[in-house]
Amino acid sequence: MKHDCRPDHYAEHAGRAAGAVAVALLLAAGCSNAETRSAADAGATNGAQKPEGSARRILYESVIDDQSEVMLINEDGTGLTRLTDDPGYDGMPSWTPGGDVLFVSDRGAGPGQRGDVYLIRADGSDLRRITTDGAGYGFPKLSPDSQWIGFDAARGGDVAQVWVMRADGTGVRQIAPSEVNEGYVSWAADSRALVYDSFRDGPPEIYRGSIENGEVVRLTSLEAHIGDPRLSPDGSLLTFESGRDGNSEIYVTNADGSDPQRLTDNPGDDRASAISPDNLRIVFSSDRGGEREAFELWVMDRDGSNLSKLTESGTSNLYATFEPRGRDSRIVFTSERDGNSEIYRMNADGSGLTRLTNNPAEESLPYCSPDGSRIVFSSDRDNTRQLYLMDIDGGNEVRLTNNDYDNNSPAWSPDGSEIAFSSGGNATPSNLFTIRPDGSNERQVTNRDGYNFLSPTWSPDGRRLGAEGGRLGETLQTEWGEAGRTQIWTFNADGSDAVQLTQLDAYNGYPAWSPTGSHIIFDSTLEGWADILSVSVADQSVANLTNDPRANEFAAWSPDGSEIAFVADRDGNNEIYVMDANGDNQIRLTNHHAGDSGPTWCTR
Ligand SMILES: [Ca+2]
Ligand SMILES: [Ca+2]
Ligand SMILES: [Ca+2]
Ligand SMILES: [Ca+2]
Repeated sequence: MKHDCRPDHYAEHAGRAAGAVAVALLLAAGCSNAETRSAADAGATNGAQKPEGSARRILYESVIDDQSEVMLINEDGTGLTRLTDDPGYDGMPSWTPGGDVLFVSDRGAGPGQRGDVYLIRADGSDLRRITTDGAGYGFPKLSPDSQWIGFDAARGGDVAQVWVMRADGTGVRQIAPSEVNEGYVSWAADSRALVYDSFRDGPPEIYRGSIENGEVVRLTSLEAHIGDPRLSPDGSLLTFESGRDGNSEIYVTNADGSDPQRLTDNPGDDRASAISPDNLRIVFSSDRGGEREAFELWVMDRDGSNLSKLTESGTSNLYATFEPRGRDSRIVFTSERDGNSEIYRMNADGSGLTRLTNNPAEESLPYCSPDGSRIVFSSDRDNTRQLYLMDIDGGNEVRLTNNDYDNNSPAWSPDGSEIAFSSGGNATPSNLFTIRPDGSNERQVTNRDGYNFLSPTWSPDGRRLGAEGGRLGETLQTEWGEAGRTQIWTFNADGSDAVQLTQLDAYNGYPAWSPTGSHIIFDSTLEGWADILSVSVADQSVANLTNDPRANEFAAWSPDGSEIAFVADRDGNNEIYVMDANGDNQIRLTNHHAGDSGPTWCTR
């Protein structure tokens, strides 16, 4: 939006807010009282504690070397990274649900053209141009279901209004007719509505507009300068700036605009705030204590406490937003929601569900290749249970194993060169095998008289394999029936140097070796029901991560080791959950009455 106090590098390039219209808007917005800017904030404490866990990245726009660029910085102030380097304007960045970056650039703009929408990976690679008409796009945001891009633009006029288009840039339409300036969109969690600021009732307020029927609902009644609204990623909270108390401050309300709370109290200009995915932290821009409109990034707790300064650029840093949960990853899993077990893929926040297989047989236990390009899984589509490969989008299915046994639990080696699996049945013990993804070099890993071995997992250096193993015929009763009295074992990748890691009188299975190498997590009925336990590879000490008297199973590490996906039956059927590596922050990702199971993380 161009109707408030923000310095507008993009408008300088694009000419969107030039002229009398913009001046009148700035005055109407109460932005002429910006002369008292000297007091440092007495409550500020540089270097305040950071939340536990690995530092999340924050995406923002910054002026660096007199160019506007898209930047990343960690929540603890480390890891400053420049994603763009072009003399043109690059800014208004936002995360896609899958961890890519959508932004506006006027690089390559033809005569009379303004900014277009671009997409780039968060490592700066794979720059893609989404639109080419140079219509002056502002604040593009991909919907949580990855189907739509919402944005503001002054298409064919002087005032910006709210639009939506398909994710590929086609099908542009205005969500509700308007004659006034409105924009700075953010998506409702259900991908069906946009929240934005608008002058439609006189002074600016925040509205929610349906992209399905154009219905517009007013959320705030502050009757003062207001702007930069943004919903929290889960859609429950709304943050924005308002000048109702004399200068611009950060506010937070419920998503419907109720219960407004002011979080800052400083004569500086505080604006462009965003809430973290766990709703605990807020990042914003402020020119407090410095030159007017030299905005630095600050972070604070949800109640305004624990304030700390993130940047020291002396220029302008704006439109910051926290990385979504799950970073660049997707989760692939099985579900019976379409009548029989099929493989599905979703974003790591549960959005963007896509079915990958469509076969009346039972597909199970998918596992993504380390580069994220392919998935190995088992299926009984050819009578016996065999392993199959497909591309990450479900294409190019090929059969990998061809024998008379049941082949299960495939796990890709960390370098991508081999797939470990278990194979047995027909009165033959189950043992671990490896095979190359091209089907060559199949070899047996385990062969211990009187034992079964199942569910292989690779150590991160690829030298050892973990598995569940137990004596043939030794069983115990579990809540789901008879199960093997199995323990967690490790071996060299050739089967030598066997180590029994656990000594727990329970079913212990489905191990997953941590990306750091230090622990193996697994299912265990030690407490009488299935929990996710963790065992130290070094000293064999055991911890319970779930401590929940309902079934918790099938744990899988995120590629960076910060999160664990698992299956839990807490509301009457199996759903996919994620939690932090230490068991905190357990969040349900699926919500369907059919069974959902077998999650694996994929890097794309
Ligand atoms: Ca640039
Ligand atoms: Ca202020
Ligand atoms: Ca199927
Ligand atoms: Ca379910």
